[in-house]
This record gives sequence, structure tokens and C-alpha cells, in this order.
Amino acid sequence: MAEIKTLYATTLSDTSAYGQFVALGHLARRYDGSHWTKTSKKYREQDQKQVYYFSIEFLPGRLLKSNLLNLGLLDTVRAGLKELGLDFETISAAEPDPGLGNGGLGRLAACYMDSMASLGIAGNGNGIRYRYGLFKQVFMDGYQVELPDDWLRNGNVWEIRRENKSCLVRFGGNVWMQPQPDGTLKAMYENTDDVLAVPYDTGLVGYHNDVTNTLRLWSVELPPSADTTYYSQAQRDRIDDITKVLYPDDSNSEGQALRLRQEYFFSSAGVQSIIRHYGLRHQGMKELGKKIAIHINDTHPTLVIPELMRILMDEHHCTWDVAWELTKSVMSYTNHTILQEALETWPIDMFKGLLPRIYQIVAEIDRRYRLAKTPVYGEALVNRTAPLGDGQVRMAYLAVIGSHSVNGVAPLHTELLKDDVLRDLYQVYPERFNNKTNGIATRRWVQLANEPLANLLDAKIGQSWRQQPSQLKTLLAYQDDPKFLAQLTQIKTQNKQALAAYVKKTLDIDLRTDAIFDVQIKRLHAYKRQLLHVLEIIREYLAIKDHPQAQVTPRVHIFGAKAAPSYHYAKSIIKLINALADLINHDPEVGDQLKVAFIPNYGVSLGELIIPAADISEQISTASKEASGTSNMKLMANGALSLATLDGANIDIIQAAGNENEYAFGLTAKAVYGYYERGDYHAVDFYNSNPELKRVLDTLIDGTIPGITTEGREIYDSLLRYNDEFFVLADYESYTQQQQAIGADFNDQTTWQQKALANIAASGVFSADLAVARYSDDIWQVPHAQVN
Ligand code: H2P
Repeated sequence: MAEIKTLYATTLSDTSAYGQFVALGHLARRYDGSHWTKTSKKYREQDQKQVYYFSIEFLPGRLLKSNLLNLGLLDTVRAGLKELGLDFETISAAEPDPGLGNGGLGRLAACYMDSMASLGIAGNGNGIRYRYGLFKQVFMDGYQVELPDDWLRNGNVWEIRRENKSCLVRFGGNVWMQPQPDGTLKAMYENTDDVLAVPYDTGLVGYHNDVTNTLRLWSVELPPSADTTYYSQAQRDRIDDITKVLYPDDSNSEGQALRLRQEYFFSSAGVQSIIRHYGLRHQGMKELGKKIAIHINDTHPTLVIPELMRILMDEHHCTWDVAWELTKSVMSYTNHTILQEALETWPIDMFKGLLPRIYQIVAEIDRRYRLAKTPVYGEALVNRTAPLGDGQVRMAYLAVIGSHSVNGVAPLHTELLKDDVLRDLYQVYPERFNNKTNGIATRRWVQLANEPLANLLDAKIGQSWRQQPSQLKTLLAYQDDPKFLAQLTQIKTQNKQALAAYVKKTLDIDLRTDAIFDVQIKRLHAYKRQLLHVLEIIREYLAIKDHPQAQVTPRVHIFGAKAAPSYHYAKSIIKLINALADLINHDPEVGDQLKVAFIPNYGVSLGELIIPAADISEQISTASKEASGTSNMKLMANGALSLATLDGANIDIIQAAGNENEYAFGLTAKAVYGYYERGDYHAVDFYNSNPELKRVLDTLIDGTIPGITTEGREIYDSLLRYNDEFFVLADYESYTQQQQAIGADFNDQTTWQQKALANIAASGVFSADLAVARYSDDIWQVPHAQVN
């Protein structure tokens, strides 16, 4: 391989897997580079409307394999390497997996970027190039310990530093408006803290269509003035901090200010670069709404609204009214959660100090909103919904007021936005609200992650499903084909073997591949209720201890989850799961009937290993709390059956695949709201009236599970003393009943695989390509390749 010689002046056999990966990465880039240039040229020549997707998180996963797949080179490269005696999978696994996100939000952004490129949409990602990814999770004595994720240590083959496209971002100082001879006002600044935003671009390769789009991530550096001005180490560190880590701890005001700086940093740099690019081809700003769409993914990038206003007014001399109409026509906003904690607000004093000009603009948006809406909707509603209120800047409200479209991510979630969380704003702007149910990139989650399944599908229904996901439903014709069902079992077993080997290697636990692989993979959060799953494991454990001779269907409970570093309760749950795993996995009486594997450091790459091996997909959030969920879709597409509450997109999954093919249970959102309204939820009543539940809960504090004295008590108290905020106990009975049904049904593999098949067949509905096509038609108004 010439590539290796050029790069390392060494031979293949002397090169590490990482070195081989870098060489292959360069090779892929060489192929893709011409597409990238051609794509930009084509967009420019055709003056195609650009979509800019702003997100504080992007979780693209490893890119080598997906780029090769999309370029149509995967099989060739694999075969070529084999001839050289090299294993592609080993090389591909040497690529660092960029952890530039936390969970569903960042992964959704990555899936949508992939779909935009694959549908030929001029889509651009805009985010932050974090120096360190989300922490690396290890367990020590069962506790989560966070280690830095130094993902850029050896450089990054995919990115290109574009120093010539850097721009300054301004913080602090004083600002005033100076009248000009021509009657306009000019914003004047003094004593500002400027930083340099430097873009790093990564090509995003479309599927078999010669399109390569751009993900632009911004990194902070000292401004050019640092060449002639002294910056102390403390000042340098303060600047470096802006793009150092994702979600700095915001439990104190310094951390909060840092997050605000991060958010303005990438919003401002992104908008500046958009306007500069637009200005290359257009005179004046008139066409902006026709040529640009800016998407605000969750509230973090909301400051793109006042930033665009600033640039239009201060730098392009638009009047307020013109700038405001343009801004609204360009902006759209997706809300991703109804949890109060995620509706960001900033103390006005902090905001004003850090972003004085932006504050003036937000204050003017606020003043005009109040002026226009008070006569129509009354003072009370306007006070509740204005961008400024209670001493805070309210980002979600600003996002709604400054956009032409606001969407939720599943039908139930959108209804809850309208009825509850954003109810007042829905009165004011009913026409802006719409639903866009989430979707997943089937390319990554089936074609790459589960190649045996993808090949079987090709053989059975042809390859068109790879581009037209609705074709998957033609699989239903094989529901009574015993040979096909047996092949599904065989593939699942093969995938379970791969996962079992990994678990053996990392955790030294032996898993039976004929056991039910019962999987819960997502952020560790009280509303996602990993705790409910834990109670079932304790129940199963006690049942085996009571009747060691009884026949049970063997089970493996698999978890993957990180807890936010300052989220104490979530960390206690991790400790509980690990302590329980320790007890069960080492109990000779339990043997291989029951195992618990908490796989550390969950992320995209581990997802690719776990999801194809799952039989059961645990989607057990308290109804109304999970906006959509996307692991539910990935697991379904790989033939797992959902054990699910009627929450988020679970409802749509159950509807698409058929209730008989899933295990639904628990309170409805309406029932949850009923408890809130009446105020009559008494967790302790469930404890007192259900002896089995009482016994299960008591194990948290009676020493049955060693090593959890404090955590056990804390969790027990959260349920009984503090009345179980997320209704775990209310759903215990219906959940454990469904778990027992699963145990019985799994023994009939033919019926089970028929259900798995129904899930795979229905999963096309949840393709990101279809979701992105809906965003394009309804919100961004951009053309795209046909998909159905
Ligand atoms: C969030 C929501 C999910 C949703 C996802 C993408 C914030 O992701 O909670 O319900 O599917 O956005 O819209 P997560 O919890 O995985 O961090």
C-alpha cells in the first residue's frame, strides 16, 4: 500500500491497526474529495437553497466504514485487504468514535446529515469541535468514573482546517449605537473580549449519489491581536475552555456562563459564515429566505436568531422590520423534550454582561412582542410567554417567537407541546406548530451494523429497500416461510455470539446465546426508568432463589448508559445495577439462567454491536416524558420486540408493527396527567398492597444486595419517602406481567421470529430519509430525491 509508505515511511506489517486506518481514511478521502468539490460547485452554480442544521451535539459514529459503504467501495476494499492478509473490521475498529454528543439528540443530528447528503439536499451541519468528547466511562467498584476522551490526540483524518474562513466572535465590553451622517445607527464596541472561531470541515458522503456535504465544527483560538497583545495564562485558558468539553458542569454560575459562551460562540460563527457565503452570490439580503434555511436543533443554538438580526441590521443596514421578517422566514426550531430542565434560561444579568449587543436585540424583540400581543392575548399570557421574564432570558420562547416553524418529534410529544409546555405560545402562533416524527439512518443501523440481516433482506426482497425504506414491508409475504424464519434466528444468534464475545472480553461474563437478550441502552435518567428494569431483575433473581429447580427461560439483561457527571441519583442507579450484577453473576444457584451485563462506555460503536443482538427493546419511560426515542426504532429495525410504555414514538411503533408484535404496558400519558391534576398518587399504597413488590423493594435496604448501603437507601427513599416522581411503582405490575409473557413466548421461536419479522417490515416508516423529506417539504422548502 503506497498510502502507508507515503504516510509513515514504513511497510504494512510494521504499521498498527490505527496506522492502517489512517491510510485507508486518506484513500477514501481521495475518492470522496472530488465529489466534495463538485458538490459545492454544483450548489453554487445552481444557487441551490442551503439548509444549515445547528446542533450543540453531533454523534456521527466512526466514518470509515460508512463512507466506504456510501461510496460503493466497501466490498472492494474489504476484498483487497483480505488479499493483503488484513482484516477490515480490525482496521475499522481502530478509528476513534467521536463522542460529540450525549444521546438521541446528537445521534438524530448525525442521521439527518446522512439523509440530507443521500437525498441530494444542500445540507450543512454546524456545531462545536470539542477538544474532548463526552467522557470515557469506566466502572470502579461498580461506580461510574469519568475519564477524558482525548479523541483528537492522533489528529483526525476526516477534517480539514479552514483557517481562511475563520471569524471573530465578540464577548463582553460596552456597546452603544452611534448616529451616522446618513441617519443610520452604527454599533460601536469597546473593551470586548474577542476570540477567533476556526472552522474544521468534515465531508458527509451521500449514498451512491456522488454528493458530499459539509459538517462544519468550530474550534476556538486566540484572536489575531494576541500576536501583539499580552494574554495571561488565565486569559488563554478562559478562551480555550469555550470548545474544550461538551456540557460543562452548570451547577454553578461560572459553568453556566461557560455554556452560554459556547452557545453564542458556535451560533455567531455559524451565522457569520452563512451570510458571508450568501454574500458571494447575492446583492443585498432580499433573497435570504429563498436561499437559506437555518434549523435550531433544541434550544442551544437559539441565539442564531438575535445574531442574524444583529448582522442584518448592524452590518447590512436592514431596518428592524425587514430584518425580523427575513429572520423568521429563515429560522425553524425543533423541541426535543418536555422536561423543564431542558428548557434553557439564562439570568438576564449574566446574559447582558456577556452579550451586550445581543441582549439589546433580545430586549427589543421582547418589547415589540409585548406591544403587539398584549392587546390581543392580555397581559398575563404575554408575561408568561415573552422572551424576558422572571429575570431570565427564556430560550425556548425566543426560539418559537423568532421562527416560522416549531415541531415536536412524535405525535404525542407535539400534542403535549400544544396542550401543556408551549400551550400559551400555541394560542399565539397555532400555524407554526407541526409534528415531525424522528427517524433513523437505516444505512448505519441495518446495512452497516447488521450486514448478515441486510444480505438476507437483499436475497429475499431485492436491494431496493436500501434506498426506498417502505419496500421493507414486502417482507411480510414471508411471515409463514419457516426457512426464512429460521434464518432470522440464525442471524440473531450469530450477532449474539459477537456481543457475547465482547462481554466476555470486557466484563468476563459468560452469556448463553439461546437466552433472551433484554436490552436497555440510553442515557441514564430517572424518567427513562432503568430502575423499573432493575426491579424486574430482582424479581427474577428472587424467583430463582425461591425455586432453584423450576424451569425458566434463560435471560441476559444488558445495559448501556452514561450518567451526567453531576447527576448523583443516576450514578447511584449505576452502582445498584453493578452491585446486583455482581451478586447474580456469581451466584452458583443462579448459574446461566440469569445474567446482568452493564457494558461500560456506551456510544454509537457499542450500539452497533448491541442492537443487532437484541431480542427485547426496553422502552419503558414514564408515559409523556420521552419525546420520541430513537433506540426504539433502531432495535425494531433489527428485529427486537419492544417492551414499551405508551410514550413518544413507542405509540407509533406499536401502531406500525401491530400491538400483537410488541409488549405494551403501563400508565398512559393521560393517566399520568390525571395523577398530577388530582394530586392523588401515593406510591406507598402500591408497596403496601403488593407483597411481591414490597419484598423486591426491601432488598434495596435489607442487605440482600451487598455494597449498596447508601445507594439502596437513597433509591428506596426516592420511591417511598419522596413518592416516586416517575411512577415506577404504578407500572411495576403491568411491566412484570409482560416480562413473564416474554419469558413464555420466547420458547416458541417460530412465532417469535414472525413478530421480529413484523417489526423489521414495519421499520421503514421510521427511516431518517423519510423524516428529512418531510422537513424538506414542509419546513425548509428544498428539493430532494424521491423517497418512499
Ligand atoms: C432527546 C429526547 C428523545 C428524542 C431525542 C431526539 C433529547 O434525546 O429525550 O426522546 O428521541 O432527543 O429527538 P436523549 O434523551 O436520547 O438525549
